Amino acid sequence: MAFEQPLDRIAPSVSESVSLERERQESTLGMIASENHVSKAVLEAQGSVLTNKYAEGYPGSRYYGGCQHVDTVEELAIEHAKALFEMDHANVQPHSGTQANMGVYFAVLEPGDTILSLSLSHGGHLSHGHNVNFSGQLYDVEQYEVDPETGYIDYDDVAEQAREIEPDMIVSGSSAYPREFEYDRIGEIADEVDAYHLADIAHVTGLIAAGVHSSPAEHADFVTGSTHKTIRAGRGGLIMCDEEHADDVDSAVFPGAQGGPLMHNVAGKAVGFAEARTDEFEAYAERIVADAKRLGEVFDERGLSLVSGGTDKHLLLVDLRDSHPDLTGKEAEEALSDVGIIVNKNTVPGETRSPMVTSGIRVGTPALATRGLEEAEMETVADLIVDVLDAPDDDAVVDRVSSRVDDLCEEFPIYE
Ligand code: DSN
Repeated sequence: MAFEQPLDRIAPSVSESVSLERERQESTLGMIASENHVSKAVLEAQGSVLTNKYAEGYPGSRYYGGCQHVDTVEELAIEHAKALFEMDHANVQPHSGTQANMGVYFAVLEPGDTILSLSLSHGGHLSHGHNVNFSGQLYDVEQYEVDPETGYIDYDDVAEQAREIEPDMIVSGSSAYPREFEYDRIGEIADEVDAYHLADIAHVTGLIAAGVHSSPAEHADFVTGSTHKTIRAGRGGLIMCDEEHADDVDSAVFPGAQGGPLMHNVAGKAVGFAEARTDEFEAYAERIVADAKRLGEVFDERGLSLVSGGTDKHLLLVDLRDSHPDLTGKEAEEALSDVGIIVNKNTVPGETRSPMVTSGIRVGTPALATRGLEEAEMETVADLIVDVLDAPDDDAVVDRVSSRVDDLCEEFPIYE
């Protein structure tokens, strides 16, 4: 009976692609700042029979029978999230970070309300009001930028802008800003202009969970995040807030923006959040940042220009315009991919090229830190990256770097 046959019998192409993707992950150095490798336990939870279950509603109050076991799982995920981030209420049902932001906007904003957020080309995110995203289409969006000289956010400028604009919500958080956000400053500004403060911690969820970065909990009305970047809880999103907004957030997520929760992913969150409460995870989060800082130091020594001069977190934004004016971000991404180092092209502040070409690359350490690479190895990786950027068409360089990448991948396996 087909129902009982394994994947490779029923769908050989899918099975082969899964195997090839696993092999690709093992045999390359994944340095996309928003990607990571989850534990075998998270993989098992996500690949479980929980995918079969409808559970519209919330634990103890569902629209379907038979929810007793998924209730247990969701309650666990919620309790771990509340403990990790020290907030009163957690909703673990958003399918992604963007869905989490949608839940918050729907909870307290009306169409046409004003959001003030970091510009995408200065490190922000599509769901913070970009015009190709629902957030930019439903709301009136004003954006702050980084200081062109320093690459840092100037919070006095943000305050001045907020006084002029009088936004209904200010969003802190980013996808390519290499510095720690000053959530207390944004919280003060939001208080002054009577705006909500949404802290989108998607990229730094794991760093905050581990106490490596300070928490926005005291300074924000809402905290949103994704669950698969610096925290290793599988793909998904989450929202946290005080009790005051709990019902509005829950109603905005379901039935407002989503249907049935993906209970297999909620199970992944329950497992990944539990893992994040361990000393081992704290050491891991510290390694992510130490690795990124060392990578940045060697990049700097080798002449690369880094937005803001370095990093406080898990990513570096390399602006190629000074060091490699003839190399686009797209070409750099492709050249590095050819030697097994996977990064993404990224716009940089003051960008003149299209987002599909760009003048920069974003380089992250969460996945390499998961494999166990430490600062010493990051020195090697940094040198390999710059060697390729300096001579992308030199076959001898490409062969040497590819071979060294192979060695590192073998020395630091993911799942074996
Ligand atoms: N697309 C993600 C990133 O790469 O940063 C954010 O959603």
